[in-house]
Order: sequence, then structure tokens, then C-alpha cells
Amino acid sequence: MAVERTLSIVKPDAVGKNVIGEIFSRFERAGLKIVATKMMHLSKEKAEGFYAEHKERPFFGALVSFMTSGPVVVSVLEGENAVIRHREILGATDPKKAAAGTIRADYAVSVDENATHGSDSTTSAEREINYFFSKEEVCPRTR
Ligand code: RTP
Ligand code: MG
Repeated sequence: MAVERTLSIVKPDAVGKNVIGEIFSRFERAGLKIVATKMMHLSKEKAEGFYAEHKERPFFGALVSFMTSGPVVVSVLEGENAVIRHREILGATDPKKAAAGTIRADYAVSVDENATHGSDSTTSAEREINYFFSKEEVCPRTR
């Protein structure tokens, strides 16, 4: 098993529902460790750059507008198979299809406002972590 890092975002809808701690608890209960975290209000440019791969998709404008509608909490999680395990805890992109007990099943209302983001591969994770955090901001856990 490989120790991986992944990028996690508590999106503006979930911050607005006041469930940041509840979401962090689920990561911690699953054995994922928070090794960096910060709250920020994304600029249009920062959100567009983050979702650049979706630039041509019909939902891009709505996605950027949603992601800039309020603050987000961006974190780096570390653990065995962190990328896939984090996405399992989040559940399917569309909350209607998300398994019971997942974050999106419990807190998301629609595919457009779906509570959280998780990197989809170790390659994406590396890009996304570097997009938000400097090397010094990620704190390897020594205990
Ligand atoms: P995320 O990147 O946010 O973790 O979600 P994901 O991998 O499960 O989904 P992705 O395909 O990367 O899409 C990014 C975000 O765009 C919005 N979306 N809307 N209306 C639609 O059909 C649609 N499809 C995607 C979602 O908010 C999704 O999280
Ligand atoms: Mg994605």
C-alpha cells in the first residue's frame, strides 16, 4: 500500500452549512491525516485555473460562479491510498447517485453544489496541491 497525498476542498455550500468540522471528522475517522489546511475566498481567476480541464464544458461558468460564491477550506490529506479512499468518503459527484453515509449523500443538494472536491488521481493531486500550497505549508506528520 502506498502513502499518498490528495487535495480536498470543502466547497462554499458546505462551509455555509457549518459542517467543516463534521467533514474533517469523517476524514480523521477514516485514518486520513490533515497535513495542510487553509480557508480562502477564491478569485474568479483562481477558480478558473483550478478547473481549467473543464473550460469547454457547459457547466464551467456555473461551476466558477459557485466556487467563488463564498469561502472554501482547502486541505492536503495524507494516508494509505488517500486519493481513492478520500473519493469514497465523498461519494459520487451527483448526490442522487452517492452511496448512503457519504458526505455528498448527507450534505450535497445537487451536482452543481456538491459540498466537496477530491483529486481524481495522484497526478491531479500533485498539480492541485502545488496550485494551492507552497512546500513549506505542507507539514509532514512526525507523530
Ligand atoms: P470534483 O472535481 O469537484 O471533486 O468532482 P468530480 O471529480 O466528482 O467531478 P468532475 O467531473 O471533476 O466535475 C467537477 C465539478 O463540476 C461540477 N459538474 N457539474 N452539471 C454537470 O453535469 C456537472 N458535472 C460536473 C460538479 O460540481 C463537479 O464536482
Ligand atoms: Mg474532478
